[in-house]
Amino acid sequence: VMDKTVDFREAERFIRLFHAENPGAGDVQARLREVARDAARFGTYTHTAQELEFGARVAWRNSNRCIGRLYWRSLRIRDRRDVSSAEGVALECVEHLREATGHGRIRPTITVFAPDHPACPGPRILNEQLIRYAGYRRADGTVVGDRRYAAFTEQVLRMGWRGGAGTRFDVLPLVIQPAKGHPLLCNVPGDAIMEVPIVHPAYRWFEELGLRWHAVPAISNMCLEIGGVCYPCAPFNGWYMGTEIGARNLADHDRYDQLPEVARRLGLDTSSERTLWRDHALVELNVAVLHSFEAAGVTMTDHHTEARRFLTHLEREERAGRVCPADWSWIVPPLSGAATPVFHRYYDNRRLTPTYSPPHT
Ligand code: HEM
Ligand code: NRG
Repeated sequence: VMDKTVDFREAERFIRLFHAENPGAGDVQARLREVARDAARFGTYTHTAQELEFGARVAWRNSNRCIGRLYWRSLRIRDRRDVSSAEGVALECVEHLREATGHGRIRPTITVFAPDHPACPGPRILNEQLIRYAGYRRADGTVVGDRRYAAFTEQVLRMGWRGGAGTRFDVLPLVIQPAKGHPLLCNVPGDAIMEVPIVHPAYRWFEELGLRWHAVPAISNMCLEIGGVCYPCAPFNGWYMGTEIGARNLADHDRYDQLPEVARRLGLDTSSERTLWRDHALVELNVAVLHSFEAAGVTMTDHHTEARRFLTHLEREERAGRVCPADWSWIVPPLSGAATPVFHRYYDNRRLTPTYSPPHT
């Protein structure tokens, strides 16, 4: 049987970190005694609002794979620890999207729902992100939409989802597993989902490709771990870096696989890899993504700017006497890697807590 009680050493480490970085926070010894007493009595303890806020921000600071950490202090926290019903989670996720989207002025935001408790797990969101596109598998094995979500789409159809309009960009329903009982399926209302049609500043035909993407990336299946306490339901968002969409989501062979079509429209010679038609198509697709978000007034960053900011962040962290842990293979952008400054060095890839951890399924 897995031990579900909090590890007091983890709790103590976090409480000491909180007080070290927040000198005005009061008497650390008194707080440690309180946490020790609750941990012994109940197998867990409750973070103060300030501890939760600090923990969520430091978990972002400790995200080895994230290039966007310069603004970790600006994360907005929606404290919804009193919500654990599936309906309540669904409602708050929709409200999260509205607030975070800000009509295009995206605000980095996290909503924190009820934590795991020794006697009762917290709720969970089964979707990888709050907004994701369905992938409908056809009889011949091809997929309409996002191939990455073909299996998840089949799962929600089996659970009773009626399906969307059948386009390549149907938004999947949220699937929320409450502490007890059956999972809830819930469609996200259209007015909570901002999307950007992809057009090119020079090629008029580009819009005929019919490509679009959602404005807000909101990861919903990672567990926020603070001082030994797990918050399994804590969806968070920032804004996109253009390459996530232009060099991966729309370009990967096992996603939207658009490079052959873009190359064809550009009239490129695809008879040999050595014409670098893929590379040429990738650049035009990424130009289109950055241009489209800008034109739509939606916050987005480019990989050159973000790489420089990340090194600024790293310097700042070191000046503050901290290590900035990072994973080279995730930090280096998937386009023009060596043309960005983050390529030309190595990083300390140690794991620090608080942290966002992937689901253990
Ligand atoms: C990963 C950028 C905000 C936590 C990433 C990645 C990028 C990125 C480019 C790599 C994604 C991939 O290759 O699939 C940004 C930008 C932000 C931002 C531009 C703008 C503000 C945030 C926030 C959090 C966060 C607010 C948490 C509070 C993470 C985590 C990962 C990640 C945990 C790893 C995800 C995984 O393992 O799949 N970020 N990020 N980021 N980011 Fe950020
Ligand atoms: N690549 C994924 C999103 C991963 C996280 N990226 C961010 N996170 N920008 C995609 O949807 O393309 N964030 O919190 O802003």
